[in-house]
Amino acid sequence: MKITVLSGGVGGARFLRGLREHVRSAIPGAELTAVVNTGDDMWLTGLRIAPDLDSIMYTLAGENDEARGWGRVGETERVSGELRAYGVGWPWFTLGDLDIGTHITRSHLLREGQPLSAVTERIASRWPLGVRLIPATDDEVETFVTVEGGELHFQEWWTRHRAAVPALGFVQRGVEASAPAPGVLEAIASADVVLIAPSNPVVSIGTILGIPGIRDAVATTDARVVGVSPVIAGAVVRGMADACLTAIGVETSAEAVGLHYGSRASGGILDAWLVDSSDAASVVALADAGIAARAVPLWMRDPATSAQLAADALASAR
Ligand code: GDP
Ligand code: FO1
Ligand code: CA
Repeated sequence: MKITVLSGGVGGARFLRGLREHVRSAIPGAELTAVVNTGDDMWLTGLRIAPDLDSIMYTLAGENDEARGWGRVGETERVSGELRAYGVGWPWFTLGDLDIGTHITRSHLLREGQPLSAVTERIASRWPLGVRLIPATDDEVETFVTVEGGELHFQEWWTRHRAAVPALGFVQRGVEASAPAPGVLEAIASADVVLIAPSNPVVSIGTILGIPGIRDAVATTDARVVGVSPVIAGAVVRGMADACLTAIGVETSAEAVGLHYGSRASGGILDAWLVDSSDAASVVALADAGIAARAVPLWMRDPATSAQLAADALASAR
């Protein structure tokens, strides 16, 4: 059985960890592929940073800082102290010493001329992740946030300003000339199930779908497409997806996000949508819109509840 997941960073990583756990016992031999957002990526002090790919890789490797939500467990920050002393890089964006090992390796292989997808495969092969990671595109398509007076890189808007500067919109720089990375369209077309992880609908899922060809691939695949809401009872579980949704005129609710993705019957991407038990009232409106919705517990508090959520998502694919 082939399962392909569209994923951002932290939320997607937890979901993928649960899916891997569930599949190990329930569907041995299933092939898991994650198509990962690269809109957060950037060059910083000569290093290529890929936050969502690294969040997923570290989480599946068991090397992630669970509390902080990004970076490595047991991290130190000696090198970043030196960078600050020299006045280079971003003082508000901390590169841990172990994390820098990943960025040096990625930058070295990119500079040798390897595409990001090949570099990702090489770096991820260090651990038995159990999930194939493919960047949405090998091209550099970075997300910028339009604010009063100009544009900020997504990472500056979030890590420096904590999304407190009102976003007027989001721009995927260079997206028109970009293409899905090798394997992405195939992973979507040949899947038995495509899962939309409970990721940021705008700057994680939206930016994956924005790469030419990917939205159509999801809309037309023979697979069942099931999404999981990142919004529970009108609030995001963590992060700034609410500010992103507001910026594009979508209400922060499980129902609004499901309708924003839209049913495949009406040109959208969803066959089914999972909302939290607290949002059960939205099931009828979603059904009226052609989206088969189910209300189940959506909090991923630990690997076991994450595995149950993954099982519920797959159950909605039948
Ligand atoms: P990012 O790239 O690091 O921001 O991570 P993602 O885009 O993959 O996911 C961010 C989203 O994950 C946020 O909007 C959260 O609401 C959502 N999220 C985090 N934990 C949970 C959870 O336990 N359950 C659900 N349903 N969503 C979650
Ligand atoms: N998030 C922060 O809030 N502050 C940081 O200093 C920070 C550094 C950082 C370094 C590498 C990396 O891969 C991710 C990092 N993040 C940091 C998280 C990053 O902003 C993610 O893109 C967000 O979690 C949203 O995706
Ligand atoms: Ca992200």
